[in-house]
Amino acid sequence: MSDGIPCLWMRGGTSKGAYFLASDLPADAGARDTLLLRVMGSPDPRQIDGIGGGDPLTSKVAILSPSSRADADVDYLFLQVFVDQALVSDAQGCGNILAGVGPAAIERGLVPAEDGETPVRIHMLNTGEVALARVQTPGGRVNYAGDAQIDGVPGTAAPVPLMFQNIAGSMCGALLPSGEAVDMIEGVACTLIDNGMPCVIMRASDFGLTGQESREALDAESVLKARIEAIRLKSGPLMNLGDVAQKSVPKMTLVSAPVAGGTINTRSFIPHRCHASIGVFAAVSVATACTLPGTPAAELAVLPNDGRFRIEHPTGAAEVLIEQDEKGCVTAAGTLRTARKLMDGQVWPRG
Ligand code: NQM
Repeated sequence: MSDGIPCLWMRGGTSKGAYFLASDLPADAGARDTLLLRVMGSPDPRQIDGIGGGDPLTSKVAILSPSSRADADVDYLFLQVFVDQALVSDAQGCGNILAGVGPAAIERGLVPAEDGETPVRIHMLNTGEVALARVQTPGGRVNYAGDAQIDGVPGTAAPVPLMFQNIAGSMCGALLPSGEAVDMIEGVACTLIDNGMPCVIMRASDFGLTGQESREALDAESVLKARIEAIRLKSGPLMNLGDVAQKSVPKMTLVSAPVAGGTINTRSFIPHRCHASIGVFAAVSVATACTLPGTPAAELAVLPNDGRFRIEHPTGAAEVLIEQDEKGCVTAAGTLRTARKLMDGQVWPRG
């Protein structure tokens, strides 16, 4: 394969990534991953010899194919290409890159566009669930321009609402995989939870932090990061994830009281660097933890009465829509994202 490979480079929510058709990539997962490391320029902190942006949030891949399920229109495999390690992981999904999947599937002819709005049912191969995205398609073409604003992205764009059902236990088998709402790990109260993304939720104050520290300040705290990593490595087996030393899950989220009128404030490690905002499914998992009495998140949260949970993060807040049954159990979740096509061309993995 010495020729270029068709590639869409898109912003999805607060992430950026390369969108490919599965049929344009090697079928063998090992050969595919080797190629993707070359495409992104990993391992290298600057990814100077590839198209990755030197940040986990801009070193992501979506692979699209016709859906294998009758209740979906397109299959989406998410791959995290590590920046400074020769690792490609399918051990998590990504709700931000998901925002670009509907538009990309229409651009590539996998889903026919309707005139006006096109609903796209996306089978998320990493977790097995189906998400519903609504893509604006006036005149049968994807429209990226609009007036929706999401924190962490300058300006406005066309809205891409995303709705999820049955995402509890997406990777861990249960919402609370340890069977407890609170586990003490290394002396810290932790909620091990998976409502779309395996997360470990802890009080920032238990680490001597206010929770308002900047992403850069937290990333510079090597002792803090080592403590968090020790908790993460112990959490993995308790969350049915096994040895997570080489995995990008669980995410490690520090919570504190909201300061900007939101539900709760967060700083998320994904898992070794602090997120500039927060992942979509991580935000859903945090919002869900806020509904569980007695957890660190619930004790700090100011719960909304309209189901609109605002999860504060370093660059603003992410809004998560939560539906609960009469017992208070979370039954469905959603969020509003935007996406933008940045480049449509070919990428050369071999130079
Ligand atoms: O939680 C980053 C992101 C993500 C994942 C990460 C995500 C999610 O912000 O659904 O979106 O947690 O690695 O793109």
